[in-house]
Amino acid sequence: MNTLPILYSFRRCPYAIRARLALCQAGVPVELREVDLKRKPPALLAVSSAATVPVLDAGPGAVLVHSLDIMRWALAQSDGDRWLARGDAGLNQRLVDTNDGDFKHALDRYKYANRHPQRSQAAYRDEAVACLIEPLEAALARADYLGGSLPCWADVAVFPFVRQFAGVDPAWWREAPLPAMRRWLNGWQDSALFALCMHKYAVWTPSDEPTRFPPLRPT
Ligand SMILES: N[C@@H](CCC(=O)N[C@@H](CS)C(=O)NCC(=O)O)C(=O)O
Repeated sequence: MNTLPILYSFRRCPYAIRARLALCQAGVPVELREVDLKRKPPALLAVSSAATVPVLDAGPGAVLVHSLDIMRWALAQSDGDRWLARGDAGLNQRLVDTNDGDFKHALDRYKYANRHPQRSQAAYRDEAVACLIEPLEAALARADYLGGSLPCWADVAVFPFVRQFAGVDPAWWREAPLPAMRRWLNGWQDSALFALCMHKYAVWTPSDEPTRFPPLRPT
Protein backbone atom coordinates (compact mmCIF):
# COMPACT_ATOMS: atom_id res chain seq x y z
CA MET A 1 0.00 0.00 0.00
CA ASN A 2 1.27 3.48 -0.81
CA THR A 3 1.55 5.69 2.23
CA LEU A 4 4.10 8.20 0.96
CA PRO A 5 3.17 11.88 0.55
CA ILE A 6 2.55 12.69 -3.10
CA LEU A 7 4.53 15.33 -5.00
CA TYR A 8 2.99 16.66 -8.20
CA SER A 9 5.92 17.97 -10.20
CA PHE A 10 7.07 19.18 -13.58
CA ARG A 11 10.70 18.48 -14.39
CA ARG A 12 11.69 21.87 -15.83
CA CYS A 13 9.63 24.12 -13.53
CA PRO A 14 12.00 26.16 -11.33
CA TYR A 15 9.58 26.05 -8.40
CA ALA A 16 9.37 22.27 -8.67
CA ILE A 17 13.16 22.03 -9.03
CA ARG A 18 13.74 23.89 -5.74
CA ALA A 19 11.22 21.65 -3.98
CA ARG A 20 12.85 18.50 -5.38
CA LEU A 21 16.33 19.75 -4.44
CA ALA A 22 15.21 20.17 -0.83
CA LEU A 23 13.58 16.73 -0.83
CA CYS A 24 16.81 15.20 -2.19
CA GLN A 25 18.93 17.08 0.33
CA ALA A 26 16.69 15.97 3.21
CA GLY A 27 16.34 12.46 1.80
CA VAL A 28 12.62 12.60 2.48
CA PRO A 29 10.83 10.08 0.24
CA VAL A 30 7.67 11.00 -1.67
CA GLU A 31 5.68 9.52 -4.51
CA LEU A 32 6.48 11.64 -7.55
CA ARG A 33 3.80 12.30 -10.15
CA GLU A 34 5.12 14.05 -13.24
CA VAL A 35 2.42 16.37 -14.59
CA ASP A 36 1.63 17.53 -18.10
CA LEU A 37 0.69 21.17 -17.40
CA LYS A 38 -1.58 21.23 -20.46
CA ARG A 39 -3.51 18.20 -19.22
CA LYS A 40 -3.54 18.44 -15.45
CA PRO A 41 -4.72 15.21 -13.84
CA PRO A 42 -8.04 15.27 -11.93
CA ALA A 43 -6.19 13.94 -8.86
CA LEU A 44 -4.11 17.17 -8.76
CA LEU A 45 -7.14 19.40 -9.36
CA ALA A 46 -8.92 17.61 -6.52
CA VAL A 47 -6.30 18.67 -3.96
CA SER A 48 -5.40 22.10 -5.38
CA SER A 49 -7.81 24.17 -7.42
CA ALA A 50 -4.99 26.45 -8.63
CA ALA A 51 -3.14 23.28 -9.64
CA THR A 52 0.24 24.91 -10.13
CA VAL A 53 3.24 22.69 -9.53
CA PRO A 54 4.74 21.70 -7.24
CA VAL A 55 2.01 20.47 -4.90
CA LEU A 56 2.72 18.20 -1.97
CA ASP A 57 -0.22 16.13 -0.77
CA ALA A 58 0.66 14.75 2.65
CA GLY A 59 -2.95 13.84 3.45
CA PRO A 60 -6.15 15.65 4.48
CA GLY A 61 -5.37 19.14 5.81
CA ALA A 62 -1.73 18.78 4.79
CA VAL A 63 -1.58 19.95 1.20
CA LEU A 64 1.27 22.37 0.41
CA VAL A 65 0.88 24.41 -2.76
CA HIS A 66 3.95 26.65 -2.48
CA SER A 67 7.43 25.43 -3.27
CA LEU A 68 9.03 27.28 -0.34
CA ASP A 69 6.62 25.56 2.06
CA ILE A 70 7.58 22.19 0.55
CA MET A 71 11.27 23.04 1.02
CA ARG A 72 10.67 23.94 4.67
CA TRP A 73 8.53 20.81 5.17
CA ALA A 74 11.31 18.59 3.84
CA LEU A 75 14.16 20.28 5.71
CA ALA A 76 12.17 20.41 8.96
CA GLN A 77 12.27 16.60 8.91
CA SER A 78 15.96 16.21 8.23
CA ASP A 79 18.49 19.02 8.10
CA GLY A 80 21.88 17.50 8.93
CA ASP A 81 23.75 20.25 7.06
CA ARG A 82 21.71 23.01 8.79
CA TRP A 83 20.35 24.44 5.53
CA LEU A 84 17.54 26.23 7.36
CA ALA A 85 19.84 27.93 9.85
CA ARG A 86 22.90 28.87 7.80
CA GLY A 87 23.66 32.31 6.37
CA ASP A 88 22.29 35.79 6.99
CA ALA A 89 18.59 35.03 7.54
CA GLY A 90 17.36 38.55 6.81
CA LEU A 91 19.43 39.02 3.65
CA ASN A 92 18.56 35.57 2.36
CA GLN A 93 14.84 36.08 2.90
CA ARG A 94 15.03 39.41 1.03
CA LEU A 95 16.90 37.78 -1.86
CA VAL A 96 14.34 34.97 -2.12
CA ASP A 97 11.44 37.44 -1.92
CA THR A 98 13.02 39.51 -4.71
CA ASN A 99 13.63 36.35 -6.72
CA ASP A 100 9.97 35.33 -6.47
CA GLY A 101 8.74 38.88 -7.09
CA ASP A 102 10.54 41.52 -9.18
CA PHE A 103 13.14 39.13 -10.59
CA LYS A 104 10.64 36.51 -11.78
CA HIS A 105 8.58 39.28 -13.35
CA ALA A 106 11.61 40.62 -15.26
CA LEU A 107 12.86 37.11 -16.10
CA ASP A 108 9.57 36.15 -17.76
CA ARG A 109 9.77 39.29 -19.91
CA TYR A 110 13.45 38.77 -20.70
CA LYS A 111 12.69 35.17 -21.78
CA TYR A 112 9.67 36.10 -23.87
CA ALA A 113 10.53 39.68 -24.86
CA ASN A 114 8.62 39.34 -28.15
CA ARG A 115 5.41 38.94 -26.13
CA HIS A 116 6.19 42.14 -24.18
CA PRO A 117 7.17 44.70 -26.83
CA GLN A 118 6.71 47.66 -24.44
CA ARG A 119 10.42 47.41 -23.63
CA SER A 120 13.50 45.85 -25.21
CA GLN A 121 14.90 42.49 -24.16
CA ALA A 122 18.04 44.26 -22.89
CA ALA A 123 15.89 46.55 -20.73
CA TYR A 124 14.19 43.54 -19.09
CA ARG A 125 17.61 41.96 -18.56
CA ASP A 126 18.91 45.17 -16.95
CA GLU A 127 15.92 45.13 -14.60
CA ALA A 128 16.63 41.52 -13.60
CA VAL A 129 20.32 42.26 -13.09
CA ALA A 130 19.65 45.35 -10.96
CA CYS A 131 17.11 43.73 -8.64
CA LEU A 132 18.69 40.32 -8.00
CA ILE A 133 21.78 39.43 -10.02
CA GLU A 134 23.90 42.32 -8.72
CA PRO A 135 22.99 41.79 -5.04
CA LEU A 136 23.62 38.06 -5.51
CA GLU A 137 26.99 38.72 -7.15
CA ALA A 138 27.95 40.92 -4.18
CA ALA A 139 26.87 38.27 -1.66
CA LEU A 140 28.63 35.45 -3.54
CA ALA A 141 31.82 37.49 -3.90
CA ARG A 142 31.96 37.60 -0.07
CA ALA A 143 31.30 33.87 0.48
CA ASP A 144 31.02 30.71 -1.60
CA TYR A 145 27.30 30.34 -0.89
CA LEU A 146 24.40 32.29 0.56
CA GLY A 147 24.86 29.92 3.49
CA GLY A 148 28.49 31.09 3.90
CA SER A 149 31.17 28.45 3.32
CA LEU A 150 28.42 25.86 2.80
CA PRO A 151 25.05 26.03 1.01
CA CYS A 152 21.71 26.82 2.61
CA TRP A 153 18.04 26.75 1.59
CA ALA A 154 18.28 30.20 -0.06
CA ASP A 155 20.97 29.04 -2.53
CA VAL A 156 18.65 26.31 -3.73
CA ALA A 157 15.56 28.57 -3.68
CA VAL A 158 17.10 31.01 -6.19
CA PHE A 159 19.36 28.71 -8.20
CA PRO A 160 16.74 27.31 -10.65
CA PHE A 161 15.62 30.84 -11.55
CA VAL A 162 19.18 32.12 -12.06
CA ARG A 163 19.78 29.04 -14.22
CA GLN A 164 16.87 30.09 -16.43
CA PHE A 165 18.18 33.64 -16.57
CA ALA A 166 21.65 32.48 -17.64
CA GLY A 167 20.12 30.22 -20.29
CA VAL A 168 18.26 33.00 -22.11
CA ASP A 169 21.47 34.38 -23.64
CA PRO A 170 24.41 32.10 -22.77
CA ALA A 171 26.90 34.23 -24.73
CA TRP A 172 25.94 37.32 -22.72
CA TRP A 173 26.11 35.35 -19.46
CA ARG A 174 29.61 34.04 -20.26
CA GLU A 175 30.97 37.54 -20.80
CA ALA A 176 29.07 39.43 -18.10
CA PRO A 177 31.10 40.81 -15.18
CA LEU A 178 29.63 38.21 -12.83
CA PRO A 179 32.46 35.82 -11.92
CA ALA A 180 31.12 34.83 -8.51
CA MET A 181 27.69 34.03 -9.93
CA ARG A 182 29.17 31.94 -12.75
CA ARG A 183 31.24 29.91 -10.28
CA TRP A 184 28.20 29.42 -8.04
CA LEU A 185 25.82 28.53 -10.90
CA ASN A 186 28.29 26.08 -12.48
CA GLY A 187 28.80 24.45 -9.10
CA TRP A 188 25.08 23.81 -8.67
CA GLN A 189 24.57 22.71 -12.26
CA ASP A 190 27.39 20.17 -11.91
CA SER A 191 26.28 18.94 -8.49
CA ALA A 192 25.18 15.40 -7.71
CA LEU A 193 22.12 16.86 -5.98
CA PHE A 194 20.99 18.61 -9.17
CA ALA A 195 21.58 15.49 -11.27
CA LEU A 196 19.48 13.50 -8.81
CA CYS A 197 16.64 15.99 -8.79
CA MET A 198 16.54 16.22 -12.62
CA HIS A 199 15.98 12.49 -13.10
CA LYS A 200 13.47 12.05 -15.98
CA TYR A 201 10.05 10.51 -15.44
CA ALA A 202 7.21 9.79 -17.83
CA VAL A 203 3.98 11.72 -17.28
CA TRP A 204 2.01 10.07 -14.46
CA THR A 205 -1.19 8.15 -15.07
CA PRO A 206 -3.43 6.79 -12.28
CA SER A 207 -2.72 3.18 -13.23
CA ASP A 208 1.05 3.60 -12.69
CA GLU A 209 2.92 1.91 -9.87
CA PRO A 210 4.06 4.62 -7.41
CA THR A 211 7.38 6.23 -8.37
CA ARG A 212 9.54 6.80 -5.32
CA PHE A 213 11.51 10.05 -5.21
CA PRO A 214 14.39 10.78 -4.65
CA PRO A 215 15.66 8.01 -6.88
CA LEU A 216 18.53 5.92 -5.57
CA ARG A 217 21.85 7.67 -6.16
CA PRO A 218 23.82 6.10 -8.98
CA THR A 219 26.71 4.05 -7.56
N1 LIG B 1 3.61 29.78 -5.86
C1 LIG B 1 3.90 28.57 -6.57
C2 LIG B 1 4.12 28.87 -8.06
C3 LIG B 1 4.31 27.65 -8.89
C4 LIG B 1 4.13 27.91 -10.39
O1 LIG B 1 3.77 29.01 -10.83
N2 LIG B 1 4.37 26.86 -11.21
C5 LIG B 1 4.14 26.93 -12.63
C6 LIG B 1 5.12 26.09 -13.44
S1 LIG B 1 6.76 26.72 -13.39
C7 LIG B 1 2.79 26.31 -12.97
O2 LIG B 1 2.39 25.36 -12.35
N3 LIG B 1 2.14 26.81 -14.01
C8 LIG B 1 0.97 26.17 -14.55
C9 LIG B 1 -0.25 26.94 -14.32
O3 LIG B 1 -0.18 28.02 -13.75
O4 LIG B 1 -1.30 26.44 -14.73
C10 LIG B 1 5.07 27.90 -5.90
O5 LIG B 1 5.86 28.57 -5.24
O6 LIG B 1 5.22 26.69 -6.01
